[in-house]
Amino acid sequence: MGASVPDHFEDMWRAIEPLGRAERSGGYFRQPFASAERELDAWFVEQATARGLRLEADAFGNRVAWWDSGSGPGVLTGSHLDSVLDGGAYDGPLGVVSALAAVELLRDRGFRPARPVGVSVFVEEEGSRFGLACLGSRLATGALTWDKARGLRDRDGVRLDEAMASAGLDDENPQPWLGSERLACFVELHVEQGRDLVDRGEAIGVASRIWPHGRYRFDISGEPNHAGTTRMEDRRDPMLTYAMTALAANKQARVAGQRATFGRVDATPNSTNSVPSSVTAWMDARCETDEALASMVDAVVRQAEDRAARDGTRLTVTAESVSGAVDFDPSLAQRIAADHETGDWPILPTQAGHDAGILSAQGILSAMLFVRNPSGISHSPAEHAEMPDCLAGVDALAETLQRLSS
Ligand code: HGY
Ligand code: MN
Ligand code: MN
Repeated sequence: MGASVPDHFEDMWRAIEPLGRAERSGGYFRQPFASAERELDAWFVEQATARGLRLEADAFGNRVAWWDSGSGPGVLTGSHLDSVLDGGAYDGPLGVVSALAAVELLRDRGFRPARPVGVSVFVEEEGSRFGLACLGSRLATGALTWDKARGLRDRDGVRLDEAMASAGLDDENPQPWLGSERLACFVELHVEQGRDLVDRGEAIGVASRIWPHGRYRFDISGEPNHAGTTRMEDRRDPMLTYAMTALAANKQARVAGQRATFGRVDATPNSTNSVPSSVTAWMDARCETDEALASMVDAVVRQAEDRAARDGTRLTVTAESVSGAVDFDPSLAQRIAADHETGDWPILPTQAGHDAGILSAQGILSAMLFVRNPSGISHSPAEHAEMPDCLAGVDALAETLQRLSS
């Protein structure tokens, strides 16, 4: 992949497309500190180097490639390269590739920023391996301490600090480093995960806010027994408690116009002809306000507890990853959205979490650009954005970076 001269958007996109793609589904497995994601990390270093950008790497695996120009706090853009399990190609990488291409575009036009412009890659944004969303940006900004994070384990029991050490990241006491004193602002470009832009017939949008959202682990224990010889009335079946809870969550969310999903479940011993001894299931819940999130989760937990009492099972619920509501700075959003050839870009909310949300919550002026997703589908091999819209996104990001770094 040796890039001697900077690749343009399509070249970069073609170069990374095969990395981590599964033959069977066409989906992506780019989990942090595992092979495909490490190949992407190496690709990013190569592309930044080919552009003469100054590379910074922190102790957590995050990277920033700086276009050193002007002085003072920088304007940072970028996103993430990791994916959910069997995810799409665009969620994350579109923001990183577009950022590298936007910097190239500005340089080709002879623009000289009055302040440094950085392209960032944050690790483990999806929390798909260690369970906590936006892990890299939370650690970089100090939203999460290393002590709390280092012991997080993946599904094979590998600790975060072990996985990082295997990637050569073995600082004993890594410190947060990213704050508002270093950055004038952060702007993340991201494929839209929804249909708002396509329904409006728009290619580019700006984020107004991120819904609060969380991930909750339901541990349900019962009594392992024979699937045939055990009378129904004698069972303490955790699968029943789980099944009713999944239905309860779906109903709570539908009735309240919110979002709740059980997308991951582990049954032990996962034996076809046994009543399980335990079931662990994870709920992803998202609501318009922090209060609505708390009350919806409470309602689901209460119904799960009632059902556990009836089933004779035992339940514990653990909040594994919670992100409060993020309202992006409205004046920055309007400044970015206004006065374009096609008119003002729409400003819209999202239910998806992003590193921009973490930086914003930590006091760094932040904004997001969205690029049209024709189906709205995301976190799926079917996730897609048309190339003309991707290139419109590069233009939009270049224009935005120029506005913010002039
Ligand atoms: O899950 C999310 O909200 C984001 O796509 N990481
Ligand atoms: Mn995602
Ligand atoms: Mn993302």
